[in-house]
Amino acid sequence: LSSHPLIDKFNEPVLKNLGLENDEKLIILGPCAVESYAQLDEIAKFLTENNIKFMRAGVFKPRTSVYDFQGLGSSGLALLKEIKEKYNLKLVSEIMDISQLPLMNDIDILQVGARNMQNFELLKQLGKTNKTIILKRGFGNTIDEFLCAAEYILKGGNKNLILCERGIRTFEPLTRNTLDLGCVAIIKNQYQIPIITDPSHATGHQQLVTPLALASLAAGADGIMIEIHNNPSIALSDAEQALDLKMAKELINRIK
Ligand SMILES: [Mn+2]
Repeated sequence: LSSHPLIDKFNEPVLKNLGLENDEKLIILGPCAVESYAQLDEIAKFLTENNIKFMRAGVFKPRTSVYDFQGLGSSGLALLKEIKEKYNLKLVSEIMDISQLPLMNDIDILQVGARNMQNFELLKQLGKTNKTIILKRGFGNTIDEFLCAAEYILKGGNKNLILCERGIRTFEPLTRNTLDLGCVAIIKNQYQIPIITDPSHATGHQQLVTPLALASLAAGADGIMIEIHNNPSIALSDAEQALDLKMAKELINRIK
């Protein structure tokens, strides 16, 4: 294994710094992408009614095809700001390039996506900020490489870091990726750094999200991040894996 001394001695109360009580799980729900004010408003209202304090929503979308919806960019951030002020939610959104950082002052947690896990320049720059970061595991990366990537952020001085297992690419075609709960167990056994999972991108199917969300928490994950949509059938990205609000409500109840 590579050396990762800062992971080894990591002891920062990252989740407490986000306002979570002892052993409270970090539950992040929201749409894959910001699409409109009405969409965000309906989802944010649902979250507030169900006492969920963290909303995810992408505005810079790393899509496999350049011909797919690329996100609303800075106009999406303006919508998120309005929603944040109306509902007092904490926001999670993906940063793809350090040039986007000055635009993202209203985002509470910056996500580094799987495709950028080894974008070392981005990691170094984020290490110089005091923003809370969710670092997703690349779908082709080992746990050791995941920890090495985390070390890049920590080495810059930023200790507000949360890892996220989001599935790895295997020979199995019936799920989008394979959620590696062994990764969660290893991290929880050996280190203090928080780790959550993303069962939405791990499975790619609405029906598989809830079982793997519950399995993640059973395996010791500190939280989950899940895609939900007020009308999944018209979602502009990742429609097949988005829970509708009824399914999201059932998930929340089962987590409790
Ligand atoms: Mn997505």
